[in-house]
Amino acid sequence: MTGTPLEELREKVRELTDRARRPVAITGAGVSAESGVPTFRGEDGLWKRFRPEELATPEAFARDPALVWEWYGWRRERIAPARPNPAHRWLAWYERRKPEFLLITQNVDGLHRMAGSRRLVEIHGNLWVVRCTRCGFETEDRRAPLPGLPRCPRCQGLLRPGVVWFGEPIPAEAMARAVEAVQRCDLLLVIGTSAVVYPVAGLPDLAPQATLVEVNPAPTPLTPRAHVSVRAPAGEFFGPLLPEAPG
Ligand code: BV8
Ligand code: ZN
Repeated sequence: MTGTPLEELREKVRELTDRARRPVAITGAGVSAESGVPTFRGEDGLWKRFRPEELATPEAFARDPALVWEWYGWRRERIAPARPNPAHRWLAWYERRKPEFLLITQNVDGLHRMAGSRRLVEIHGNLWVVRCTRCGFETEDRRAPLPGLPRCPRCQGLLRPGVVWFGEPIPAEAMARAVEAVQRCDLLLVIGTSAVVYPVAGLPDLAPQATLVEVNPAPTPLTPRAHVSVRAPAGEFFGPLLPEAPG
């Protein structure tokens, strides 16, 4: 094989992704890093200035909904200008080539959908969705920021971000869909996740039959089990694999 190690890895991943019949991808905040969305545990990590138990939990919301909404309002404003990067676009392109492909994302930023992914499980919900804590009313609105404490247009109940908080179960349908796909996949791409949040971090355990490819500039608990480990930023790695990529 010619070229740089990264080019050799691209050839290997191209071969594996071409040949796969039932591929699955699991993404985390790292796949949106090159779109300017802060990760959770990285250098500019969201958790640096805040602590998850203070904010991303139902108890925090019950105790101080205004504080939790202030953080989510800031995040909505912060990521509103973000646009998909080549990694998001490659995953959307790959879905069109592989009818069995499923994308499981932990991200709540909506960038996979914006890139065109449709066979998608947003397993931790979606930052752009707000849900009523009382009557279940739910709406996806792209407005940011929401004024103060948003109220339900139907029952005036308090609206909450449509995300899964720590201590909350993953919605059963989303989890079942993810588990079913991972259990039968022949290729598992794990892109841009620190693999520490459960139950998603446990999904690769359900795919001993699959070839595991990890794309992450840093090692994670999954790295020792990866058949192919790509130490590179996802956008930089997948960009040249896009069909319209030059050269
Ligand atoms: C559940 C939505 C049970 C909200 C999120 C002790 C106490 C309490 C709970 C627990 C506990 N121990 C275990 C738990 C369970 C807990 C958990 O796993 N905690 C962890 C921290 C130990 N899990 C839960 O609570 C889950 N629910 O267990 O329910 C239950 C069952 C029945 C009935 C009742 C209850 C719910 C978990 C979901 C939490 N919600 N987000 C919001 O966003 O505000 S989690 C949050 O972390 C995000 O969704 C994020 O996606 C997720 C994972 O983080 P990553 O995506 O991996 O991001 P991170 O920054 O960590 O890593 C970025 C990676 O990218 C790095 O590796 C970096 O190297 C890499 N990278 C950087 N740049 C690039 C890159 N990669 C590629 N390219 C680049 N350019
Ligand atoms: Zn309501």
